[in-house]
Amino acid sequence: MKLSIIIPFDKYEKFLDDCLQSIQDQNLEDFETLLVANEEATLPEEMEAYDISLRVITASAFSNTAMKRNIGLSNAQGKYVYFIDCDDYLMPGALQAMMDEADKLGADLVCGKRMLSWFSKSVYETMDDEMNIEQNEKNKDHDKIERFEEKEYTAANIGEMKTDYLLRARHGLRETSVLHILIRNDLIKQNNIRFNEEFNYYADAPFVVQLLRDSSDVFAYVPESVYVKRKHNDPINTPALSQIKDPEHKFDEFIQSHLYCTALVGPDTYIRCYVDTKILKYYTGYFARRMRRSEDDAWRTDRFKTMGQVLKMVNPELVNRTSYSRKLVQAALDQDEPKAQKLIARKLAVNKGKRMLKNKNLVFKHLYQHKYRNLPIEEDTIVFETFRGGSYADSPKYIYEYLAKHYPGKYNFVFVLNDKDEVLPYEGIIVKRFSRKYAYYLGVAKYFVFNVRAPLWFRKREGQVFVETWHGTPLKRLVFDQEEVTAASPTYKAQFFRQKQEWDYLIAANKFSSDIFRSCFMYDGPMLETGYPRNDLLYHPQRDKIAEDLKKELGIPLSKRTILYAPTWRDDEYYGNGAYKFKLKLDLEKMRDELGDEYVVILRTHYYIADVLDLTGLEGFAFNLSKYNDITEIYLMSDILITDYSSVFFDFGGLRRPMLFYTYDLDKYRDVLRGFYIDMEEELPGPLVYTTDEVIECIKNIKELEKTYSDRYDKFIDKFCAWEDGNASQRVVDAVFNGDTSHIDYVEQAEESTEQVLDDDPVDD
Ligand code: C2G
Repeated sequence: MKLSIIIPFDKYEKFLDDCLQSIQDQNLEDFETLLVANEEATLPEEMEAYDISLRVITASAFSNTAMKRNIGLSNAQGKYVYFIDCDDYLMPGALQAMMDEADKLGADLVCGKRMLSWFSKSVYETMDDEMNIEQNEKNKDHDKIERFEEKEYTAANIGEMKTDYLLRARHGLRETSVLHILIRNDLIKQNNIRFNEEFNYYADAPFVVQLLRDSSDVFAYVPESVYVKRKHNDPINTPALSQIKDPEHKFDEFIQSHLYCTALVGPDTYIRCYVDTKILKYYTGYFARRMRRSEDDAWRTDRFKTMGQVLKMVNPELVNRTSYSRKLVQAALDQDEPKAQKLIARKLAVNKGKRMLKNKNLVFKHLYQHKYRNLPIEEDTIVFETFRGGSYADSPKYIYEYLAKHYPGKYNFVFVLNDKDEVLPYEGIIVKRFSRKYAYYLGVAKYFVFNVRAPLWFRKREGQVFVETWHGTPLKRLVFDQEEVTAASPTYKAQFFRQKQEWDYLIAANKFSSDIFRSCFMYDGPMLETGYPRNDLLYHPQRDKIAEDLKKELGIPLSKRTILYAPTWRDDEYYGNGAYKFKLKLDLEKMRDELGDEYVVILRTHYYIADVLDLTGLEGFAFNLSKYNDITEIYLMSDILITDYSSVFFDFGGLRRPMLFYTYDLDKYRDVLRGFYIDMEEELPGPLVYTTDEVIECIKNIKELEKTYSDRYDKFIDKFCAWEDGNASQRVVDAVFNGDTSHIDYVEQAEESTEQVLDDDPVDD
């Protein structure tokens, strides 16, 4: 038999399908797939359906990965063996390309390219190469093989090549991995190479060291063979081994694994040299930071002692890169902890200083952390922020105005706005996001009313009160309900988990939102079941007059009816974090020709969109209000709404005016990017349309359409707009500031809270 593929498995069956499917897609002959699963593991039901010569081997209940891989090795019949993890997958042709090369050269070891991805196979395949490469660049632990691609390997140093590729190119000891190496089985059998089963986290490095030690110098790297290592975007519910927080055991094991590696090879070997280099890097980098910052004293006492003993075994010639490293290593050898602390403190301060010179915001962040957070809390100060300071709008605006109007002089109001020319009604002051004042108020204000999350470095103080208004009824799946996080910041589940713990109140516009927020945010704090303050204006007794005045102000003709087009953003089309692309797919010229006598169009892109719409030639027909502050005011001016997957329609629905859903990319948005909480085809109070012609047709027949969708509209309003009556701001204020609990939903707290499993900092970076 040609090949044995070994997959250790214990949980996360949701990932397994991609893995097995990708093996099937290799179209191999003469191979076996050995899935070694713990006794109690739940395997997907239709396992036999894969055409992959699958053999499931049961391991005892508590077998770790090393044990399972060893079982795989003992059963492997193939000429080659190959390890793949059950949450990873291969690109087509990956294994054949490696085997061809191994056969051609008679190599013991062949490796290929490992890519890291946050995504499932189907999403990975829809993203272009550039995006996948960008994802890898962001992950500092990706293989650094490019560094060696230029290097000339001669007959004299050819043995180094495999060490360079399998050991040096892989960041730290943790990333030294057996994944994506094709191994000649005889090499394993003849040398009886096995994983050390005592290691739970760091079993790979010693195994790789043995492979390197015992293999011939013939080695190949096949860049076109691609293995995708999947990063888990939900370290809270489905942590990967590397994301588990277990500092005590991880440190001990890390050291044991290092010592085991060194014992496997002679002191003067090339391999030993790189094992030692890794421990030096670990000590001067990760370990040093822990010594300085960790609350756990063990880093400064026992672990520091251990480090000193380990470093004694390192060849001193390797320790000469910088004077900082030299002195720091010396301090460990001398067990001079105060000296080490001093060196590290100075180094960290210099690094921070350099970063601050480049980025002024870091100075303010520093002041926030070390000065402002220590000042007394200002009991009457409230900070409001909408869309990261992007606009004076949404629920924070309406709560602010209600408070300012009804409690004049009682509070100090601070509104975060990036546009300094903005003028606030009432007496609030404007502060720019990330300015010194912003840092100050985050440190000392008593209350916060935000419609998105606070900056990542915000840490709520005891006594501060955080009101999260959020910014829409959920249609698209959010955070923990979102299988794939394809947006620009895939780490956000982990960030979210920490941040939502700081919310004292969360506002829900309807019962539907209230229920979903509990699951999608894993939020079990007080829920304000009040309706949305931002929608109060829609129920204003003079709303028609307000709309008319606004139109006059903006030059929108009163003689014509108004169509609002307000689409959302696409998770996979971005320039960078918070800056997304948008290409207009409505043919506005055609709309003008067909509808221009009776209608004008207002265009409104989502606040994430960086692209500016070009409306040249459409003057008088199309009005771009993308930069206009408050979309609620735009709703008042609009007779018909066209949107897609944006939550705008839940709010607009309160006006009971007709809506169309221009969902030209529905399949991708629903099935690949997000998934929805409601069945759009069944529940929306208007038709889904896919072309400009259909949009025009619907608008021409809008009266008919209204009749057709009348019953659905009633149901829609019952479900999503029932709490709205123009008084939501008052209910929120009464709950947060006046102790009224009548609209608060509480969850009974479980006795033991689940401990956070997230490991913010990988052990050996
Ligand atoms: N919005 C806007 N203009 C648009 C789209 C949205 O002003 N063209 C505003 C609306 O207030 C809307 C809010 O931004 O309700 C949120 O926008 P969504 O398109 O729904 O997208 P997102 O920001 O991803 O929020 O629970 C709701 C979700 O969080 C969605």
